[in-house]
Amino acid sequence: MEIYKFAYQIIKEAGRHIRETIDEELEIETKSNPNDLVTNMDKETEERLFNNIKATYPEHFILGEEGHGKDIENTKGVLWIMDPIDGTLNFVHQKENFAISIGIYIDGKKYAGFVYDVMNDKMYHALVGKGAWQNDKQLKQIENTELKSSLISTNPLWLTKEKLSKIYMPIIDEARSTRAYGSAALDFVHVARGITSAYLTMRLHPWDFAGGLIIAEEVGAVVTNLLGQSLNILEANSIVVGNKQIHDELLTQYFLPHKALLEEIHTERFKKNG
Ligand code: 2AM
Ligand code: CA
Ligand code: CA
Ligand code: CA
Repeated sequence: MEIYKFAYQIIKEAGRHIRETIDEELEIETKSNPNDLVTNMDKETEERLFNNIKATYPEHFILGEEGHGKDIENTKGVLWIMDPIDGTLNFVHQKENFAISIGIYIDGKKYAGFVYDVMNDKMYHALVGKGAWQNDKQLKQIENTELKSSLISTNPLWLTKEKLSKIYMPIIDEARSTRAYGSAALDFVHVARGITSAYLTMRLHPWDFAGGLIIAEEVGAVVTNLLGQSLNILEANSIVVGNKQIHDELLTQYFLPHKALLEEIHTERFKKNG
C-alpha cells in the first residue's frame, strides 16, 4: 500500500481510539512549566502510531513530540514527523479542538501532510503537487487579502513579551480581528480553508508545523519564519503563514522594518541554530 493511504488509515484509527476513550480519567503531568501539560493519551497515541508505522515500515524514521526520534539529525530516508495531540490544553480542558498532526518527508523533500481534527472526524490531508482535501472534498486555492480586512490568528501570550509587543501590537491593531485557537496544526488548516488569512507565532517545533505546512502550501499559502526565511524541518522556528498578499504585507510592513530586533529575539530563542 502506498505510504499516503497507510498514513491516512493509521491516523484515522488513532483518532477513533481517542474518541472512544475520551471520557476515561486522564493522567496529567507537567513538562517545562505548570501550564505545559502532557497526558497518557499524548504518549499512548504517539506509541500507537510509532508501533503501527514500524510494523509495516521498519526502515522509516519517526520524530515525535513525546520522545521518539530525539536523536534524528538529518532527513535521509522516509521521515515521519508527528504530534500525537496538538492542542493538549484544549484536549484537557475542552475535549475538542485538538488534532493529530503528521508530516512525511522523503530524503528531506515534502511528501504528504495530515492534520486530523479528531472530535469532528475531519481529516485534512495533502499530497505534494496534487492538492489538499478535507476528507474527500478538495480544498480550493486560497484568495489574497489585505491585513485590514482579515481575520488572523495568534497566541495573545506574544503580546505580553516586551520586545515583541512593539512589533505585534500594530498588527493586531490593523487586522480586522484576531483569533486564538490553541492548536498550531489547526491554525495552518484554518489558513488553508481560508477561514483565517494568516497565523503568526514566535515558536513552533517541527511536529507542530510539519503536517500543516504541506497542507497550507498546497492551496497557495506562503510559509516562512518572521524574517522571511524558509523553515528547516528539523528545527524550531517562528512562523508566519498566510495568503501571498498578506504574507508579503506582514513581512514588508511589520516584520522586516524590525529586522535587527527580530534577529536578536531569534538568536535568544533559538541559540542552538544561531
Ligand atoms: P501542543 O499542544 O502539542 O503542546 C498552542 O498555542 C500551540 O502551541 C499548540 O499547538 C501547542 O502544541 C503549541 N505549544 C505549546 N507549548 C509550546 C511551547 N512551549 N513551545 C512551542 N509551542 C508550544
Ligand atoms: Ca506539548
Ligand atoms: Ca504541538
Ligand atoms: Ca502535542
